[in-house]
Amino acid sequence: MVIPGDDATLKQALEDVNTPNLLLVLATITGDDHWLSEEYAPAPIEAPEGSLFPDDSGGYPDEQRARIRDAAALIIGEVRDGKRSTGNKPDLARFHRMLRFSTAEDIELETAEMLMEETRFKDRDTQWLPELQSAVRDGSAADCHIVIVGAGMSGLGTAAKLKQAGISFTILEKNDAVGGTWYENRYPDCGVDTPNHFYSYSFHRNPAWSGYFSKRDELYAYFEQCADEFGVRDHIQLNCNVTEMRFDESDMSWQVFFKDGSGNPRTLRANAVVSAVGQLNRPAVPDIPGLETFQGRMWHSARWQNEDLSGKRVGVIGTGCSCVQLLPKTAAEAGHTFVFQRTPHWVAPARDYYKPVESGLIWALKHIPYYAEFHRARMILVFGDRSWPAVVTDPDWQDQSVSVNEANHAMREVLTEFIKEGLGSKQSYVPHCVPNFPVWGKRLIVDNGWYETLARDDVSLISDGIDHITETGIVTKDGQHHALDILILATGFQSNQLLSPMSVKGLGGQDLAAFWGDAANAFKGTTVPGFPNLYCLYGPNTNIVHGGSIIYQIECQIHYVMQCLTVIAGGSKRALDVRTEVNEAYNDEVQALSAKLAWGHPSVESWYKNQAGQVVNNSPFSLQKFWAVTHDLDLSDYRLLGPGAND
Ligand code: N01
Repeated sequence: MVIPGDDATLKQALEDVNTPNLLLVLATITGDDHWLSEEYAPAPIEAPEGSLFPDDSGGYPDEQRARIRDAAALIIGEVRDGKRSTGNKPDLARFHRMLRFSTAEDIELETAEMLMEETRFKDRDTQWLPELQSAVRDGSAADCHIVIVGAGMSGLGTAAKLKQAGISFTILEKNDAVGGTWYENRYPDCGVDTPNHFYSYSFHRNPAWSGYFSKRDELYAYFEQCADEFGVRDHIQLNCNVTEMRFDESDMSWQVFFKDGSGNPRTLRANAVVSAVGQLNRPAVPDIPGLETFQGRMWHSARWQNEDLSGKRVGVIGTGCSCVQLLPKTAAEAGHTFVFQRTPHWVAPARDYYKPVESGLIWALKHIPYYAEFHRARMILVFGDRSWPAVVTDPDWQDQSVSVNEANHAMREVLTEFIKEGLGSKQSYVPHCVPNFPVWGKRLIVDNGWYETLARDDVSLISDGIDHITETGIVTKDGQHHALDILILATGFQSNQLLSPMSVKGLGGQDLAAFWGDAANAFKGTTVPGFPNLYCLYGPNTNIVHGGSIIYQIECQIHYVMQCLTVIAGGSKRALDVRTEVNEAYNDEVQALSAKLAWGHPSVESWYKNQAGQVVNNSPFSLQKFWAVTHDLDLSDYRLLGPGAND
């Protein structure tokens, strides 16, 4: 790493960095544990009220902070000037000690192991890469071809790894661009709810995020850039809609049927198929009587139309995350906005949601040795599993009707106060805005001015329930007609029928949709018995509610899939079929755990659940646990089909 600039630039950057992290940098460069001694012990991390960002500055007196920075300027300056080496990256034991020191928390060793990989202090790819590369080198993988369906974050991430290994692959993407959800969603203020220094590939960090919570255009640009920098552009076929996949037992391969950009039917043969289609890409159009008769302009939030809203009467159906994000800007532009709410959601205060990344931090992420690694680790610790204890039901908790444990209830009270405060003069809305399900029953929505917007004079919250839609507006159950020029459907996605509408036929022609019904399930959220060599990324029970980045989950799955591919890439027409009893035992555990979590609570009705109330979409695990669950392939979980079959 070449460190540019002069002392003044370095000192300026150090103003913006996190002091406990800076101490870890110093300890790593110098190898001197004095920087991790009691003298520098930071104060515990605290969450100031109303802030998404905990105060993790270390709480040092100004004078001590200045001394640490001066020392850092000197030491890093010496590295820059070639007078000192960058030292050695920490091994697990030292990294573990560093994390415990810098957070003043009792971090588990397994968490440190996970973070070694997330920071790439340890390269987890060594678990599968040498084997695949040697199969490529000796020619045994020459006939192996993988088809990836979808060029969003899962597809691009998989493609990066296949490219690295030298395995042949094709990505079929239905859209005319990569990026998936970040390409499709363009509604006003669309963005992430997890800081991007965490919400990005571990193997492709971006030091230049402009905000902690980036907006759609920047995210889309990141995935576009990934497609180029991973060198996978030539493998992507855009405008290709996969309609059917059939497993061919004669040579243990998949036939993938799709329509190309001209609508012509085409077929590809693949040794394995990676479904990277996501869970949230098919807009759900509500089944409300009269919807089709509406004569004004109407669109779904995920199919945004840039129309002039000024002076218009705009209706929005739905109050989930998409609506919360799009409402402030929509209401600011429209003449009057009517929000039709069926169920209120919990919304978390986020004073610093629009905080730009400090220029010094961007510089440090680019140029200070190890800073980006320690920054990512800290972001994951702070925005990952911190809420987990508050989502697990305490069987002894008294008030099980609206909360699952004491911490969960305390959060309920904080958020209820936040609602009252935000609604200002419209206190009559309060009873309509307090959900009757536990906090984290649904993913907490990060506030971008939701209650303040509902409190505007030109915004009306309508909670009476929709009876029907007319040519000119919406009639609510109380008989009132609300005249509208524009109707926005922020009504979510068809999420329970995973992989739909593709027809997927496995062993013996078995149909995946029929096999699943409305209770999709998979081993580790990834493999399905009877559908060998089919890998579902962001598959059943992998979505996260309590916090964290879905890219993290997907990377865990990709790591697992790449290990599976070491078995089948050797060109000998082999297939891995997860054992039925293994999958059933896994999913019995998934359901038993889910029932004890906030989102499994009987009061929660959501897109996570099927008709029977089973949680289909969400992971029942903390991020840490999902990492452990997916980390190592155990071949005894699978039947090996083809040459060398073991069953
Ligand atoms: O969709 P949703 P979304 N009549 O399903 C209502 C991710 N995401 O697009 O709650 C009346 O959450 C429905 O009511 P109810 C995130 O994972 C992330 O907002 O079912 N109302 C609900 O209010 C999120 O979970 C980000 O009673 C009807 C709303 O429509 C997921 O996408 C940003 C109705 C749908 O809410 C989906 O979010 C955006 C009907 N017939 C999205 N049908 C970030 O990262 C549905 N509704 C920040």
